[in-house]
Amino acid sequence: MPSLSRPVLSGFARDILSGLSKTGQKEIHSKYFYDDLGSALFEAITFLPEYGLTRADERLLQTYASPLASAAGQVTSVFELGSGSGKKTRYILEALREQYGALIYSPIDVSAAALAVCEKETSDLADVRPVRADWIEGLGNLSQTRSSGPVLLLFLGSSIGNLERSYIPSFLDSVRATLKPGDLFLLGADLVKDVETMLAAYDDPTGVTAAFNLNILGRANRELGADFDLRSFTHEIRWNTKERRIEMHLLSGRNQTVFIAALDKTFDFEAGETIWTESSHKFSEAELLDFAGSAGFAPVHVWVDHEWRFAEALWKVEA
Ligand code: AVI
Repeated sequence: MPSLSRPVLSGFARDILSGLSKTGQKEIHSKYFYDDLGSALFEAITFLPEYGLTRADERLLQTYASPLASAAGQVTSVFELGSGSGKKTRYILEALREQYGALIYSPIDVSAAALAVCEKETSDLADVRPVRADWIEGLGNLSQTRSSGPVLLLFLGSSIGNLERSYIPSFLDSVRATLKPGDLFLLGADLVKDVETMLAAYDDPTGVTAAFNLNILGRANRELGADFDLRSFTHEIRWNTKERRIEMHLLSGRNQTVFIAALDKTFDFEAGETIWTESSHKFSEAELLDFAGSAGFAPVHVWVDHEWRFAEALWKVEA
């Protein structure tokens, strides 16, 4: 008997369907930036002179790795949500190994290519056990695979800023619920700075960030059989003062209709209409302390980079 059931849609297809069917602002979730090409483009962003965020994160970890390891105390394993290439994690692994001996390191990332680079980059410092998963699956993996002894969970690079601000407390509650008393959480978060600097960081003149943004449509073409004409969308950046976030959009340059084969459906875009692809929230030190408190963490220490205001906050689950 012929099957009457519809083909099962991938998560990407389902999310594109709901995001582009919205009556108001169309959206595509920023987690879909990170296929292998998108991860490579993000890596290129971290070298841009205008994007000081990753260098500040790395500078803090390099400068304070040793006091950070001392403040953390003995940990036997390190998990990292969204590890990327793992380049800056080396500083922490090195300091922990020096102070406490052998370590297990589980980088968690959706990109197989990023995990492969990460494993190569860190395998001289730890027993590396890569996990290909998104953050939520990764947290589940942590509770199942952790060995005995305290864990240090890393969430660096201000990836927290890409979550909806209203969702951050419940995300931190799940992080807290995954960890055990004595475990530690190191959170890297970009702080609010002058608007001109923040806008430039997401609108570089070389066009790398524009390529990163447009790749989400390229990915829909490759994976979902869509026919987005990438040349008829442009990269647009906004600072939202009320929400304290940079918003990235893709602006349709003309009235156009896009067909997505995986959905067997067309979507109309008017000239001047945008697809909202990312929010990058910026924080204050006080807000980070509030986050720690409401999720039930005890703040241990915060290190702030003064060249590019960025914070590395170490929190502990109290015994
Ligand atoms: C990964 N994340 C913290 C970056 C950010 O700054 O929000 C992603 C990014 N988007 C554009 N440039 C970088």
